[in-house]
Amino acid sequence: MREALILAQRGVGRTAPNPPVGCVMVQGGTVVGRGFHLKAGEPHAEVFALREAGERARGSTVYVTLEPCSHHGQTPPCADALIGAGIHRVVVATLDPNPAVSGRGVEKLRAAGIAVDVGILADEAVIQQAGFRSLVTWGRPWVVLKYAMTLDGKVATLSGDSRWVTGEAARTLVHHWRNELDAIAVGSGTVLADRPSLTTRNIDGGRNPVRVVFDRRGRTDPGAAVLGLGSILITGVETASEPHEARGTRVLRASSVQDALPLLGSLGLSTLLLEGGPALIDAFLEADLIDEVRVFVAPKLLGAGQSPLGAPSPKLMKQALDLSDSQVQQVGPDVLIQGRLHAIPTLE
Ligand code: AOF
Ligand code: ZN
Repeated sequence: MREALILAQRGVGRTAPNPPVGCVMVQGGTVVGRGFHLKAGEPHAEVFALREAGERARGSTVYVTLEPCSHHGQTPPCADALIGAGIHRVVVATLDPNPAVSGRGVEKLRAAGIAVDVGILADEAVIQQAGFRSLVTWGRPWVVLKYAMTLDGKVATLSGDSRWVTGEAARTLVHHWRNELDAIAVGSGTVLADRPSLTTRNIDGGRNPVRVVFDRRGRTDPGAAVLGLGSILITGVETASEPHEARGTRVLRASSVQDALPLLGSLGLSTLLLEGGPALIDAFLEADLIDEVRVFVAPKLLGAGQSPLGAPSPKLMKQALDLSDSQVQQVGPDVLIQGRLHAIPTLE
């Protein structure tokens, strides 16, 4: 299952709206087939593993990071393919929350006399599938808030300078995240102040996330570096779309983040990296739409400076938002603290 998770990782950021899934087939102690899901519309992990195993699939044990599907989507049911191949036993990390599957894949296998175990390395599989699970359960992307601050909690000087809070190792890690998350979002204030491109840089085989600009008042220049092909502008006003569309930017109408996220979900975007600024972060926090937080803390002091966020601003410390499953890691000279504000949806 560990190897199946590593295989699945190769699909992360490439499979939306489908999940990344990995599959390993073992016969008499040797691996006879491996597969992972590459892209929506293409065969599932199990199918690639079955192809590699050929006749050696008969009597083998299958390790798969998600319950084999039982339904006809763009591809036929994997449960049927496994039954047809004469598999002896199936070990599943976690059940598929897709209402079209949700336990029926396992039921189908058991009804055919195949032994099925569920729950092996489930926590890791669920984390790997967070985007898919959010999309299929809530109809919106899994939202990851990311920012970098000094020891005294500032993301920029009073004059707005923020290059750079962290060292190179942290910035490289952020490019890995951009490569693995489906979309990245900033507010129009950040576009005006920082002129970011929000592309993935210096990652082998990397690809850019879909760039999303939240611009309620429609003040972003259509020529901004972040806009163009592969970008989305979300605005609440009836601005002219033509200058944006002429450059390839897709324009969506929504007057709140609550209304905008399901639109991104319907485009098949399963994960969103929220990079600021403070006004947009506050809007997400007030709508309770931040699922996960990743914060770099740099060993620097600024004193007066800009804060990453203003909400929720409670009276008492005990009312602070608490991250669960928090983890701490050193990244070069900086410290990365991450945790979740929401649990990843599961059937178990
Ligand atoms: C699996 N193995 O590798 C994946 C699964 O349209 P389709 O046919 O590609 O079906 C997509 C659904 O199949 C997706 O929403 C999820 O429930 C499941 N994904 N299942 O057995 C895989 N990627
Ligand atoms: Zn399948």
